[in-house]
Amino acid sequence: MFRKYLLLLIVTFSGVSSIFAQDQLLVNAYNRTTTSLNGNWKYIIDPYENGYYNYRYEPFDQQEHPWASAFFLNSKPKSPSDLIEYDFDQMDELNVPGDWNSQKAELLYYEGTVWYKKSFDYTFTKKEHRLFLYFEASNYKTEVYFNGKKLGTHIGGFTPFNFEVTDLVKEKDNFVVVKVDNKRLKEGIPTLNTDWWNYGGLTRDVKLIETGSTFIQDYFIQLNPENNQQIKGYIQLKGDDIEQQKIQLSIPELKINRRLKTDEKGFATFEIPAKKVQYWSDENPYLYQVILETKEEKLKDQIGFRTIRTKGTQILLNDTPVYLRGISIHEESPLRDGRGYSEADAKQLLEWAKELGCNYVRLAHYPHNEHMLRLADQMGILVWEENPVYWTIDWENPSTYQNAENQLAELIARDKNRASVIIWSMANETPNIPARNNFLNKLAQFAKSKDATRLISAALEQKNYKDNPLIRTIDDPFADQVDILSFNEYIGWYDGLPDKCQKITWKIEQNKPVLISEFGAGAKKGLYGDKNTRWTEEFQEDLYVQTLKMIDGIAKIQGISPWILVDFKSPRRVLPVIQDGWNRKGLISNDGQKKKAFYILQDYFKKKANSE
Ligand code: GCB
Repeated sequence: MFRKYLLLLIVTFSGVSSIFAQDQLLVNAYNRTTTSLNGNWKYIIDPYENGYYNYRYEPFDQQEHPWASAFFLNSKPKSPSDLIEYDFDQMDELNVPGDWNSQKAELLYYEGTVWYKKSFDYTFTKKEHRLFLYFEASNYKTEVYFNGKKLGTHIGGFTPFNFEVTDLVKEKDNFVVVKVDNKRLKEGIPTLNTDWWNYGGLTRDVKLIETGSTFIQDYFIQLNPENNQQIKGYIQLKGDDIEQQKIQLSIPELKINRRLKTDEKGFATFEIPAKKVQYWSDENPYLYQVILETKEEKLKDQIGFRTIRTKGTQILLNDTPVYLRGISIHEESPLRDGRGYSEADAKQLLEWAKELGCNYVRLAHYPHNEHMLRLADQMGILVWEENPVYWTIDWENPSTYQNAENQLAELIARDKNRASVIIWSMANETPNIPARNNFLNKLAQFAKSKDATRLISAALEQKNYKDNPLIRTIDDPFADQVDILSFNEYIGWYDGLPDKCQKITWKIEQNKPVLISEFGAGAKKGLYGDKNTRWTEEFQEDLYVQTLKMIDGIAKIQGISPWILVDFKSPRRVLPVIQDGWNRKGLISNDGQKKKAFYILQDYFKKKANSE
């Protein structure tokens, strides 16, 4: 213990604070022994990062004797003569989880640093246990401090991370200070330019996770994609005593009870025959109770087993062709303003998708919270998950690539046991240039190396075939790397009027399943008029009618995810009265009212489902 403490001190004061590494992520945070740190946190708005840098612009947390003005110290005057120019305890509070923009009017457009502080007491359930501070997400760059010591840094706004606090935690008066900075960056993932609100803050759950002194850090338990009568995977232990450890893997309903032994790295692999599996599908979302037991821990999960692969132009779920009746979704709460984070938020969004007739959702344009995936598993909704590589990022920058890869690694680490997830999407509407091609090829290779049980895709763009504006094609070298060819198209909205759909023919030459990952039109709920008047419900309705008719003529199409389920906030959308800061392409308005086009798509999906 003392040795670890010393190491931490060295790391903290040598100026090299650690960046969170995804191989430290505790998977299945949902079923562990946890203490929630949700609730009210004190906060300080710090646009000049005055609590982080001294007047020479040197970070306080890299100095041996940081000045008491450093916010991470949570300093208090010890005598009346002490000069300390901040006091968390006298500040206002923000709710965690939750973005700051939707909680305080003064923070609506804010992009910069906010400091959070929470104090708490803690008693271990067992003395020799370990403790981790876990963040489900924090947007965008996060510096974490615990009882005045730096734990590390995390970059990326939508994936989980954790730091160990075993040797720092006390029974009384612990304090966590977190610096969250949501400044957009050219070299960031995403970059400066997006079409969604840049919600900042501790946007998802924060908790303490208590583990054994040796603990299950990670596991991957899925059907072998090469053999659907076999469950295959690995378990990774970390901690004090990882070598030659016994792990019991049981799936009682399948009468699986396998004793595994770890190697010198705490790693155990397995291949277990599983003959009578009820396969998970959209129609029968069957989940098995899976139990992992070590001498110190018992960890449960609910896992579905299925295969997903492509054959020619078909997508096969458990070797049966499946058509993806989908919709795109942003992670915004339909119940309050702001980022969605709760199970109730996720439930409302997915129930609407079900009501629409969906068996599939595209979670755009970044990883959504874990509730979405857990519920999709239970409700039988297939899922596309997406890395926030969006539009034109800094393709040539090696640290940008590393950042994209880290975020994808964290997403795969979190969700690789969710049967509902069938597609990892690398990117959205990226330009066809050599630097981007190298970037995405590398990313796709990485994703495949991490997870062979899912399909790779990306939302690509369509273009004119041989300069003929009435024939469209997908001409993009990245199309060769994907398992599913997906593209966005806005014929009838950014490209002519809806009746143009009937003039277009398609020449898609790749022998792959094709998804239309986006199409759509903006409409203000309650604005009625003729079908050629923009922003009316009739215009949007007609666009759906025309597009669906066009799509029926494209043989390779195996699914669609129109843009989008609900209106969402975007600073790009400034047209008064109509937009007022909202992208209006939702089939449902931001106050939960269905527009006419909702029923067109519902009807289409009903017919599709019946014809399958
Ligand atoms: C797109 C983008 C999406 C936008 C949408 C729009 O192609 O992928 O993020 O929000 O168009 O509404 O313009």
